[in-house]
This record gives sequence, C-alpha cells and structure tokens, in this order.
Amino acid sequence: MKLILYYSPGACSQAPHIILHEVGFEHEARRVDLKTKTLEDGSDYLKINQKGAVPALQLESGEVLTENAVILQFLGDRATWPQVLPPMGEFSRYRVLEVLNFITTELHKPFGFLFSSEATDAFKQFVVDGLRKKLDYIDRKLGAGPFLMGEELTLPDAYLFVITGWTEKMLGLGDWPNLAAFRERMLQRPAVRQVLRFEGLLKEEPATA
Ligand SMILES: N[C@@H](CCC(=O)N[C@@H](CS)C(=O)NCC(=O)O)C(=O)O
Repeated sequence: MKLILYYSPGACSQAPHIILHEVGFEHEARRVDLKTKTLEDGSDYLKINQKGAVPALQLESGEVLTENAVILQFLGDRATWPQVLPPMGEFSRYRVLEVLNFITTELHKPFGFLFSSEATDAFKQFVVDGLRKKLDYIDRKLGAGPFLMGEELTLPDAYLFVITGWTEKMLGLGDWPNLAAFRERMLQRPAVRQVLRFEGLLKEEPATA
C-alpha cells in the first residue's frame, strides 16, 4: 500500500503534498470535501480522521497520522534526499522545527479565523493586526532567502508557500516584498507546479505558437 494524503485544494495540506513531491515519495492524494466531510467516492472522511481536518496521512501500515507539523516531520525523517529536515543530533534540526512551529501556531491558526463565516468583522480586524506583525517577522527572517534556512529548501518552506497564497488572497503581498519574491521562486519549482496542477489551482500559460 502507498502513502495516502488526504487534502483539500489550497488548504494547509498543500504543504505535505509539496514535500511528498520534493522528496519523491510515491503516494496517492485523495480529495476531501471539508464542508460535507466526505471523500470523492462519497465515503465518510470522519472515519479516517475524526477531527475532520486535513491533512491526514495514511501510512503503508494503515495507521493514520494527523497534524500538519507532525506529518511534515514524519516525511522529513523518512526522506533521504534532499534533506528537508536535518537529522537528530544536529542543532540545525531544531532551527527548522522552530520555524515550522511558528508557522503552524502563529500564522496558520490565525488565518483560519479569517476564513470563518462566523467570526465578526471586529474580531477579524484584531486577527489581521496581529498577523501583520507575524508576517513582518517572517518576511525579515526570510530576507533574500532564497529559503527560510538559506540555500536549501526545508519543511517550513512548503508551509510558508501555502501561507503566502492565503496572504496574497486576503491581504495582498505588497507589504512583504521578501514573501512576494519567495512565492514567485516557489512557483517555478516543478514539485510546486505539479501539486498546484493536481489540486486544480495552476493557471496554465496559454501556448504562444
Ligand atoms: N490542527 C490541525 C489543523 C488543520 C486545519 O486547520 N486544517 C484546515 C484546512 S487548512 C481544515 O481542515 N479545516 C476544516 C475543519 O477543521 O473542519 C493541523 O495542524 O493539521
């Protein structure tokens, strides 16, 4: 049995989806309707992940792993090349996990409130004010990059790519030039393009001749 990723187009599940492609793991991606909590064959997603959220990763053993940051670590530990997560014993591992944790708790979580139809405008404004400061920080940390950790892509880059998509949609990227440039660079990567195409989110350039 292959690895199975449960995803929703453009959701945070895009981060492990990109990493699966970056490290070249054979997998199947199954789309979840987050409103009805069903899969495309009509079956009940809550039987796979009782929390109802994506991502979930079903392993060859049948075991299902949830929580994005943990799924990413699992993939990082399994990958031999490229090294998207330094091994145990290297301090740089904790630097990678430090940023991964920042993205999941300080960026991903608040963005979730902005997508809610139940949150009031005042609450959303409060969330945006906080998010802007966190985006300022990550924009400074990224700098000219090309990646969060410097020259090589690591786990949080895939997650940050998803966040830049949400930022572009909800706030625009004008205030964060490093994030805007990072997004453009990531959009050139074959793994990213493959995932966007699979998720139905890639606007293909029209043929010129
Ligand atoms: N704690 C989970 C949260 C994941 C999450 O928020 N997923 C969103 C999509 S980005 C989702 O599935 N929302 C629908 C729901 O929770 O019902 C994680 O970190 O993986």
